[in-house]
Amino acid sequence: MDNTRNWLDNLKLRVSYGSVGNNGGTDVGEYEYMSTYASAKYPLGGKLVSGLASTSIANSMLSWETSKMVNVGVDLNALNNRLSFTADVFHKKTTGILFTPSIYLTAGNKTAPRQNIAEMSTKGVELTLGWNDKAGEVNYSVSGNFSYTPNKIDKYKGVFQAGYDENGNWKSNIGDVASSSSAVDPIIEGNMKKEFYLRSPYKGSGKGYDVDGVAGGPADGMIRTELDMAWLKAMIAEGYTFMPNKTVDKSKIWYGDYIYADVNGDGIYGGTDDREFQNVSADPKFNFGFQMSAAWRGFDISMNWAGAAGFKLYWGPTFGHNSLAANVGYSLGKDVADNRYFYNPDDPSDPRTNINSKYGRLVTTASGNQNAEGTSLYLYNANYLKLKNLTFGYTVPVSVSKKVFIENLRVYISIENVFNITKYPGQDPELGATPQYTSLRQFAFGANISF
Ligand SMILES: [Ca+2]
Repeated sequence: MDNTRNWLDNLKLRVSYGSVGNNGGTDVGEYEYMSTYASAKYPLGGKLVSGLASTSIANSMLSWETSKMVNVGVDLNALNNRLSFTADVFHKKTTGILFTPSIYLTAGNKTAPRQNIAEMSTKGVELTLGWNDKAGEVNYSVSGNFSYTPNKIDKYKGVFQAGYDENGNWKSNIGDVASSSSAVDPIIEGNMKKEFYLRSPYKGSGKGYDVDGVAGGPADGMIRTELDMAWLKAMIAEGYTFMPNKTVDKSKIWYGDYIYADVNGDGIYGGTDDREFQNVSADPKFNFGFQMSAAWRGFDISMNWAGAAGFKLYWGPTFGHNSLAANVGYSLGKDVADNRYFYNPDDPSDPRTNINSKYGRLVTTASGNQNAEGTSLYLYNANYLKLKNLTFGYTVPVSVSKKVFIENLRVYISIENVFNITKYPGQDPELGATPQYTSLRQFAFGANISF
């Protein structure tokens, strides 16, 4: 390695393997491995009396989940320590993840024990690259980090299967293999963790029923024109079903409502079997950051950027500022108020008419209306890049500060959450679709003084 001595300062290859127990966020309860008693009613002499009964089935094999991780990494410093680089490739496999399986009704009042059944793997790459140097009188450093960490559920309740049987009946085992058969992001074996599983809006030719038959109808799925409505009525008359509200009526499916695609082709539009995996979850696949600092004479500046990509958020219309519900005492999102659908077939010249709106019509209740259905309409790209911190400082020259007996005097202004570059229309994609608090922009003025 003699010939690298003039440019290479450090080169290290790391290989590690570890296995750790992990409570997975849901601790194993103190007596969970035992069959415990709870109060229950017994019939005795023709009357119900209180007593005790064994109400839970025990799993004496219960344990924490286990994570095994293999990591291979390289650390490198070169060019007089001005360049630093680290790279890591890892494969983490978590086994024995706890979950409560469904139980047969013949088990009576007993609850199923949790079992160490699910397995999940995360493969990832993490890179950091840094450079620090001096240019004239300016000392500066820049560094960036990047990670790619996709995950996959390797084992859960079995393989999801759906399709037509030999008699032409649609069969699906989603109720048996998914963590929830109605969730917008169920856990299912073979998929990424909590991959979105949603209906999609119907996409028609926009040319109406007479021209195209089944393929006609609204181009983007929303009943906007009288032609769209004529198509819908003709389809219903032909025997097709439009979920969830089925019939044409102002309180059911009306102008300004979406209808949903019939993916499995059974003639039921927007049924539970018409949901599709969206190949994306609310966990970012990519995370990245960028740090920079510079100092010139007494002045210094630093900034810290962070971002994430490769994820979407389900910002449903029932709990966000995109809600179409106009209720007394509740606010209505400005975007919705300004760009909502309006059409009155009895008075097409009403000045409020807006058939090319972005949002559907206003409704009186947030749930149960045709547009409140869980669909990909409410799946938003959540990629973001934030300037999380920006700091300016000034250090008063020692010759000046010494006069007031101060060794070192630095004054600074620091701003947190400076700005966020994102297309996500909700509050803050870093905090998820339903944040419990909001991210504040804070300005801090301060002084570091040492005597
Ligand atoms: Ca269908």
